[in-house]
Amino acid sequence: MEEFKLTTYEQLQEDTDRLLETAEKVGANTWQERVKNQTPHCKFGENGVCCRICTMGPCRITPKAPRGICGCDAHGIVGRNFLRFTAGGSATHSDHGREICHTLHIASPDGDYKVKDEAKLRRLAPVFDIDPEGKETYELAHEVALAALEEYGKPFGYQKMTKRATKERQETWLREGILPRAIDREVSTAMHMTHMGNSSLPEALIRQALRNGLSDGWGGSMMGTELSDVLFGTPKEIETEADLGVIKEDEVNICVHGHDPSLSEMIVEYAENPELLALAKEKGANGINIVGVCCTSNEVTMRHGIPMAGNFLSQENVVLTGAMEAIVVDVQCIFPALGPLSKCFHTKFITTSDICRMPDSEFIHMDPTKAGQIAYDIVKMAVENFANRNKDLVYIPQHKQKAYVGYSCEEIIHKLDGVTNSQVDPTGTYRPLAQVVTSGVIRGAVALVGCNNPKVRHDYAHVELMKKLIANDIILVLSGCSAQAAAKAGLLDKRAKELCGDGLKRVCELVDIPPALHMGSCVDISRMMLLVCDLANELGIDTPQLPVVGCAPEYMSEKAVSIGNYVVSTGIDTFLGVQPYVAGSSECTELLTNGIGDWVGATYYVESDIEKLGDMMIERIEEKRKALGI
Ligand code: BF8
Ligand code: SF4
Repeated sequence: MEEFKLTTYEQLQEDTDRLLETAEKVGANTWQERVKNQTPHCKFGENGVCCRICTMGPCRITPKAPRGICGCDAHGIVGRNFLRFTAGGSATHSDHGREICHTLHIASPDGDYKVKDEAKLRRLAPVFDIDPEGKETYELAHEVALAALEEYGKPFGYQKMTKRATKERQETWLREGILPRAIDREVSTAMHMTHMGNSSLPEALIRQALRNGLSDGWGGSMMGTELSDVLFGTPKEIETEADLGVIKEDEVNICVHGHDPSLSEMIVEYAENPELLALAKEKGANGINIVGVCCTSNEVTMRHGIPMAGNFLSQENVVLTGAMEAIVVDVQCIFPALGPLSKCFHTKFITTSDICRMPDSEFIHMDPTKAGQIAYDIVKMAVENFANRNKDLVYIPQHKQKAYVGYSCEEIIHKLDGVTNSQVDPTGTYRPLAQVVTSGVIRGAVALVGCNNPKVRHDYAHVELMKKLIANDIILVLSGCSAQAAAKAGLLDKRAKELCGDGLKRVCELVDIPPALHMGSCVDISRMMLLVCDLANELGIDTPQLPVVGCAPEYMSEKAVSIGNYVVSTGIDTFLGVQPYVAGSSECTELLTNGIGDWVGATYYVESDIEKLGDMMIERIEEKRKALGI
């Protein structure tokens, strides 16, 4: 067996540098260049003190001009901007979830979309107050899908999924006035509150930001995750690979990118279509190779072991290899730069959603009722494009790492059940996990999530924190681009246990897992919320007492802020490595880093020094252990 070694930043940098040479050769514009053009960033924007929500402005707060024309001060402006930022993220995740509900609603035994996990469907039905007893699978699926869709606009009541949280959480949310109502309503309320002449009170704005986040995490995102499992199967442990080396020189390469798995599921299926494989052969290719970027990648890697070519800041690199026949995108986190960049190569940049239209792309509308045919057409287009590849421009960096992925809550429980010790509960619970945490074999857990951001060296913060935490016997649960950073580095290889402290290493050996568990895409952070609540229930405590924290060291998106708000509201302290746009208001900063602790039992911590950020998390975990007397 090959010796196990992490891929270093230097190696990743060399790969990128080599690809940037290609960019220069073809006259392509890259994010590295655009970052230079945009730096330094606008200070008003960075501090959150620019307001442009009415045409009396834009107003910018300075010592000389402490109020906007309407009289709003920095605290009101920052609070409003923070809430709008959250609403953007919450709407985005939740709309993705809504699409999944619609897809389930058209599922049929002889259609493109089927129910792959019927047992999960039956388990979920009661959450929507539906009795599954005696119902035919698709009748039940459609009933659940409709009930889920109603969560978006129902006139009364709260999000049904919140009943899955600990009793204390539900009481906390009700007491604090942040128990989320209809999903769309929370976004609308956020927009209404932040219209000119409405709320300028930080406390009210931040409370709504938490509620809007909760409608995402315990509403739209959670339904996106759970119903995706029903449709496409609940992830199980599966082996795959990550980094640009998964792109194959002798095959037709198709990259799926974005977030909604509906189309990519079909593309993965049609890449094995005998007719298309024969066509590929005819065109001189040895096969059809699907790779992924961002969360669409996470979705298909978790369920099919499709390799991950990279994460958010790798998306241009994928095209720069010159070996990509098509990059097929659905929604979110897609650089508009991919249009002009693809034009420098033979690559077809295919947009597929009305939500994500871009110049210089070929638009193929994804109609879920014709998904199979659309996927067939797209794969065929890519195959036919193979002959147009300019061999002189092809350079595929060879680095890649083995990775184990697919750790849904169900799979984690299943793996724990496999531990042959007498304490195993045959019905499947987190008891063995609770036991290793209380005994101190594992000190705690960190949920490392979120994006890349050029303000941080690509993947550096993710990977450095991971190495430090596992060496300190802290197990990691990962999602989004953080999980892909880990995969590329080699931290999802089971042999990464060698980098752990003795306790965690023993657990990894016993349970046969890597020390960092890939739990999926960003909507799948809802899986982590269920995990922490079930773990807290197992221990007879509430979530804020758990030795568990969350961390997004390189985040950039509105979605990440919405996530932060529901993670904190779920009682998990959240550590950020990039400054949110709130520094211009001492009141908002105070609330987010301290005040909300009185409401929900957890707060934000912000620190851009990665070494310190890691120390702070370890310290917090040890404080929680001490408070529990473990
Ligand atoms: O939803 S981690 S860059 S890909 S926003 Fe985007 Fe951020 Fe990546 Fe997934 Ni999540
Ligand atoms: Fe300026 Fe007030 Fe209008 Fe904002 S709402 S742009 S602070 S006048």
